[in-house]
Amino acid sequence: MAGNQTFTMIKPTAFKKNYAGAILKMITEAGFQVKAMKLTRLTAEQAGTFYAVHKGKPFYQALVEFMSSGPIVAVILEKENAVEAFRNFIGATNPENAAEGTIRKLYGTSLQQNAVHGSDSDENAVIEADFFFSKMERF
Ligand code: RTP
Ligand code: MG
Repeated sequence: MAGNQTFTMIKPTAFKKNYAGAILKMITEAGFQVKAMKLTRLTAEQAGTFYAVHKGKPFYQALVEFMSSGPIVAVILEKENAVEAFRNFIGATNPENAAEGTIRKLYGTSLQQNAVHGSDSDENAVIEADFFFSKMERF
């Protein structure tokens, strides 16, 4: 995977509220192409591994509990400069600070429950995509 792919998750609250369809519509209409996708649920241990970079931070335990609280949609996306383009597209981490019309502004309900994840580097995009998808699940 070169610098043209990123990884996203529709987080548990957004999925539970039936926002997955609307969110995926926004993503694909913005020119991000779906290369892999699945509905799954993380165990607390898996969520802890996925967010290991935040281990020790005050919000880590709550984040792990939240991310393992229900199903998520995991997706690999492709677009030029995907990581940066997608992070700009979804809006700031805290939905309150996210620009009008962004996914996090429209569908996020709190700093923690901010609708979607977006990889923060090409390196992490590869690690995160490999965490969820085998070769035969990618197109
Ligand atoms: P993400 O990894 O989910 O794409 O979000 P991000 O890069 O914009 O933010 P990051 O700093 O990586 O934080 C990961 C997720 O942890 C939750 N969070 N809670 N102070 C808090 O309560 C707090 N800070 C962050 C959010 O769900 C954030 O997306
Ligand atoms: Mg992050």
